[in-house]
Amino acid sequence: MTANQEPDVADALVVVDVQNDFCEGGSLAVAGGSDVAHAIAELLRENTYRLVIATQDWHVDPGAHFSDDPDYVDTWPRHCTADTHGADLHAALPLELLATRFRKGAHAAAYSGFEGTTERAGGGPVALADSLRELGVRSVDVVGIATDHCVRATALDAVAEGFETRVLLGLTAGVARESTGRALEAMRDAGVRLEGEPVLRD
Ligand code: VGL
Repeated sequence: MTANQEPDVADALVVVDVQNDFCEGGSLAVAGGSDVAHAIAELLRENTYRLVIATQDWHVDPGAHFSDDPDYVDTWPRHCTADTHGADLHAALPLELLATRFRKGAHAAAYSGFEGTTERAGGGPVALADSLRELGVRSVDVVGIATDHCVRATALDAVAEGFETRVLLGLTAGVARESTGRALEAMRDAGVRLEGEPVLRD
């Protein structure tokens, strides 16, 4: 496959953790999560990307990542338990337009989508970076939830793995204003291109 020739369209879109528990009504709801799900769905229908993949937080027993007294920084209420409605992708997302889902965090916290794996058609797990490279992807756009946690970690890993990386801020939602500000700075410093403006809701 050849790289995309249009300078302003990335080869792949990485949709980070747009799951019920991170949207309004979920156990770890991020303000604006549902709006982001609907806006990403519109982008998918424009069909600009050669490849769209989604990541999912997929917890079985992630140890201290879950807490009954969470600090919302390192510890969190129970969320995205494997095979529950809370871990499902938001219903607005057109699943038929998603090539693959990469799941992470079964037995420990995993913020970056690059910690995620999927099953190969022939059996055995494949990691996100290897899968993207095998498909000839060199540039990625990152969108999803949460800007200050999983989007941040995914974008930083994307750059570290050698992908040209953009975050489309209008299609992200953050847990808190201050940590979102720090995340934008960290991503910019690492060489992530930030497009658009974050939608600040708190
Ligand atoms: C996330 C907090 C805890 C995320 C996951 O997807 O950004 N945030 N677990």
